[in-house]
Amino acid sequence: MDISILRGDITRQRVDTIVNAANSSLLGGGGVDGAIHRAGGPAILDACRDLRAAKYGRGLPTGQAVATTAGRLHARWVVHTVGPVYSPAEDRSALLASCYRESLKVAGDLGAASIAFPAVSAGVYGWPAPSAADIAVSTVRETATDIADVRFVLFNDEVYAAFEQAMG
Ligand code: AR6
Repeated sequence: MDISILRGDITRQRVDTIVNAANSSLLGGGGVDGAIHRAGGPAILDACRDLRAAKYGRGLPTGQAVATTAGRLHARWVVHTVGPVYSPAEDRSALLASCYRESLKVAGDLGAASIAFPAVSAGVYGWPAPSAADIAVSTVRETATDIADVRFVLFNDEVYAAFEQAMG
């Protein structure tokens, strides 16, 4: 498995799978979620609504992942995962690690050869960048997968620097 870090906008990636840092409603939001829905077009929201109706009426639980069409993105699938909101009082690291593991599993089961991750929970959900990066990199390294190309696509300098550090 080749793991790389890139600075930029994940919606511009040409990969089999783009991972979305969604919320449990699956109905879109700000940050990378908003960018993915804007760039991918309404087919993604339609597919999310179908998933809600069929299976996730109570929301997609934190730490889980689910795939939809990628709409107009240069990708085959978007995998939506719900990161934990950061809490200084409670260790939610296992849930953040689960986002990466479950996303790799969903994408691997679909036959993806490449996947691009944003820094899940490191924006609106408040996770400190160094810790978010350590969990992301170590979890991907420890997960058995047939996906050959794993990219972290980081949108700002602070988060990019944290991933650079975590990659060692
Ligand atoms: N490409 C790559 N990374 C991006 C992009 C982009 N186009 N845009 C933002 N980021 P966030 P969260 C980075 O807030 O913390 C949404 O409203 C951003 O700089 O998108 O998991 C959802 O609907 C940060 O480093 O996701 C949820 O309600 C990282 O992506 C909530 O936010 C994650 O920031 C999820 O919060």
